[in-house]
Amino acid sequence: MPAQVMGVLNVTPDSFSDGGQWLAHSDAIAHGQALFAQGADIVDVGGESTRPGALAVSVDEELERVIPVIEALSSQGVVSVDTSKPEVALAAVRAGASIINDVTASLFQVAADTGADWVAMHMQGSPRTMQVSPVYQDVVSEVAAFLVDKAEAATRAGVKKVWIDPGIGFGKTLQHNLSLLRSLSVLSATGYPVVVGTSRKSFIGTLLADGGSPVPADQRVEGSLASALWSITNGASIVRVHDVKETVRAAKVLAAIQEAA
Ligand code: HH2
Repeated sequence: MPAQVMGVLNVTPDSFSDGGQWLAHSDAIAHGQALFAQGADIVDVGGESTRPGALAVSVDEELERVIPVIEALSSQGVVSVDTSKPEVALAAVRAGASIINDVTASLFQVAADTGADWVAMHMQGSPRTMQVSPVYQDVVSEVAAFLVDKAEAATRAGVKKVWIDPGIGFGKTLQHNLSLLRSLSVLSATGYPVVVGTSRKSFIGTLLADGGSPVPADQRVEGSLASALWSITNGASIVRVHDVKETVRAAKVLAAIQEAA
C-alpha cells in the first residue's frame, strides 16, 4: 500500500507554522476540505499547540475549537484528532474522528474503549520543557523500545490498529532527529506501521539556515519534502504534513519509481 498523507489542521492561535490561520470554524472546515481535495488521506485536527513553550488549553476551550470542525469534516474523509486529553479524544471519536493521534502515548484506553485507531508518539519531557537539554544514550534504540512497549500495551488492551511515531522535534536535538530519520528502518522493522512528522519543523530551518538564523517555517517546504520522501522510502506508512498538495505530487513520482520493473 502506498504511504498515506495526513494533512495538518491546527485550530489554535499559537501553532508554530499555521497558528491563528484557521481559528474560525468556517475557515478551519474550508481548509480541511481543501486538504482532502489536494489528496490528503487523513486530516489531523488539533486544538492545542505542542510547540516548545506552548501555553496550556482547558478541556472546554479545546473541545470548542475542534469538535465542530471534526463533525463537519468526518463526513468527507478520515479524520484524526491530535490531543493529549482523554476527554477531548473521547468527544472527538463520538463526533466522527476515527484515529486518536496521541503525542503523549498515554490515551490508548480511550482508543480501546471506543474502537478508534491510535498513534503513539515518542516525546522526552513535556512540550513546555522538552527542548531544554534532551539526553539519550542511544536515541534510536530508546525510542524504538518505548514505542514497542506502548504498542504492545495498547494491543493487549484491545486497540485494533496502532501506529508508532518517533516524535521528530519532541525532546530531540538536531542530531537526535537526524539519527532517528537515518535509522527509521529500525522502527519499520518492529512490524508496527510508522507515522513521521517532519513538516516545517525547526531542524529543517536549522539545516537550511543561510549563515545566521534558521529559515522561517513558511520557507521550509523543500526540506519538508526531502524528509517526507526519505521517510516513505524507509518504510513510513503515514507522513504528517502541512504542504499536502506538494507532498502528494512528490510521493506520486516516488511511488512510480518504486513500482518500476
Ligand atoms: N508533530 C506536531 C504535532 N502533532 N503528531 C504526530 N503523530 N507526529 C508529529 O510529529 C507531530 C504531531 C507538531 O507540529 P504542528 O501540529 O504543526 O505544530 P503545533 O504543535 O505547534 O500545533
